Amino acid sequence: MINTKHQALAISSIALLVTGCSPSSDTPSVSNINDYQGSASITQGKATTVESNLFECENGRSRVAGVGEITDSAGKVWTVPTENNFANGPKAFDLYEECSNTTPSSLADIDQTLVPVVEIDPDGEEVTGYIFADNYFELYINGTLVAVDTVPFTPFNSNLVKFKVNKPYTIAVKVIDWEENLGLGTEDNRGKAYHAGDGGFIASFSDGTVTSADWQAQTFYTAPIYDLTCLSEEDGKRLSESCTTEGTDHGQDAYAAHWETPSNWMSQEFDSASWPQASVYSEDDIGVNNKKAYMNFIEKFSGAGASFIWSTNVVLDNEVLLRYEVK
Ligand SMILES: [Ca+2]
Ligand SMILES: [Ca+2]
Ligand SMILES: [Ca+2]
Repeated sequence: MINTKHQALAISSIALLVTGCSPSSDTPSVSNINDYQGSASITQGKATTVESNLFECENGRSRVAGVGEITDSAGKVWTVPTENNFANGPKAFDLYEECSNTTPSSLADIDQTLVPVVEIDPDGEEVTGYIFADNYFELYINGTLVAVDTVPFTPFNSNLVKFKVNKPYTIAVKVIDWEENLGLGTEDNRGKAYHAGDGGFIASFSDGTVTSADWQAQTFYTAPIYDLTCLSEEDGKRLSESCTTEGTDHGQDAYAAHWETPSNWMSQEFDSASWPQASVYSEDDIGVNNKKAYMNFIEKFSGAGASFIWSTNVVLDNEVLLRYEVK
């Protein structure tokens, strides 16, 4: 064993001398930025922090939810994980939120009459929504920002919303898989300094609407990318299925792919015909069986027929826009 290990180290050291790369398989191979031919704007490395932390947890622990900026080779500045309305948007009602000591064991413990009703149409039907996002959501109905998540990163939480609207109406949701290493799409987790976290979004509404593959999901920020040749595009899909999702201790030079968000993406009139259908993920994929914010209300999530959705890559796609028309 010892001899084999020494031999392996010797071979790795030769490889290091030849290629200039670190010997470990833990180290990403970084391709040249000129290799990339797709429609995204590419940045490399860590963003500059412009907001050190959007959220302080009063009770318990939370990951630092910062916001950064990074400039691409064309001089365009990108906000990471993305521009958001957490600071000033209307906060959703808490279903389960440890930082505010809102920890009911079931829906029966919640007084749902306290949930404020947002009027889209004064004569519309009142709809109640139950939402769990990994990690953050902003909900628009017919282009109006109805509610933003109350916790941007962690701990995992869930929310209630109410609105009055006439059918047909358009649900548009910005979802963010938040990141600790701004611009790099990673967090210190699972024993790795640059672990690629995952996303996930599930919701049901009292009018029978549930998240499903019938929703549309387009990605606008993908990271970390260590080899730009793994990115591809097909039928409107911004694909990264052949990109590694392995955590590393050396992710500081990772690339990120950014696409510009259309200014009216949340409006009822926006033409999302080119957007792909949402990809569906299981509860096991998202890893919710230890999360009370989800499990205590599971009858309003998978129990109501809703599925976890995201874009095609629930690990690497960190900003995703969702749309669905309720007929
Ligand atoms: Ca959240
Ligand atoms: Ca991620
Ligand atoms: Ca996450």
